[in-house]
Amino acid sequence: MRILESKFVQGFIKMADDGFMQGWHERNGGNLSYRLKPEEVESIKPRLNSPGNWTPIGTSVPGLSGEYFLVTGSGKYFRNIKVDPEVCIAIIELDEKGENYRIRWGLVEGGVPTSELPSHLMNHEVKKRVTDGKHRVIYHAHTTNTIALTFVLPLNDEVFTRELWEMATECPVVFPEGVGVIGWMVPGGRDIAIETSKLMERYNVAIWAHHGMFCSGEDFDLTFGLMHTVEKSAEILLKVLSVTPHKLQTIQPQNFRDLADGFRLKLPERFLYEKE
Ligand code: 2HA
Ligand code: ZN
Repeated sequence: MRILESKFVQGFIKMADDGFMQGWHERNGGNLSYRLKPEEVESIKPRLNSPGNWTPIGTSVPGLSGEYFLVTGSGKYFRNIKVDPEVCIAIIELDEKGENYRIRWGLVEGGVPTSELPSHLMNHEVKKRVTDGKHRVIYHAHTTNTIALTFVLPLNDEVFTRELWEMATECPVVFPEGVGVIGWMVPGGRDIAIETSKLMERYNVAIWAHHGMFCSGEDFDLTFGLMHTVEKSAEILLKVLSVTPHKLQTIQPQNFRDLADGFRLKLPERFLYEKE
């Protein structure tokens, strides 16, 4: 199977382009990673490059030992992924300790995996464990409206979740477990990766203040759809806040409880607090 023609590579490229078209990937902003299925690894193995040197990941992810990932390249532009994928993306293999990676395909003009590799892999490690291996996609984007909200809402999970839920009835259905928020941190390293992966224990969405969003999901559609839903809700909230600081009416806590009954959801009560 030609690597570029395989379904998971095509899905990855489409998702990256969809994100670019949304305006979430200025310059080299954002990054995407996908954990390959064993049968996908088998189908492309004859076409992988002979292994080069191992490089430290910068953190340790023993739960992902020996796994293969398709990832965006550091400094590469999402707008170029569709045009020249082999230059912009790579397949990497992890070692048996989950401490080093080596490139097995892609980045044909040189380069290294995304600068957020520690966050991607630590999130994958948590999600592989808590979803019994179902989640395979981690996506980071510079979602304009969600970033704007981190300047005007308190940076806590309860307020962000509740305000986003109120903006569209589908939101609690799409992210019933809520969203997590972390205050500003230096990107690209192990510390922010640790904080993000802690949030991924209970959420599928982590918002980085004044920076962007991380989403986790089973496949490209679900993960892109999750980011899209959160970001659209943030856009509605900003529009409302631009008109008035006080909503005249909204979805009330009891409405959410009724929705939970109707849709057989568990909506944690900590998000359904009474407001002044
Ligand atoms: O430029 O988005 O967080 C890539 C990034 C870093
Ligand atoms: Zn970023």
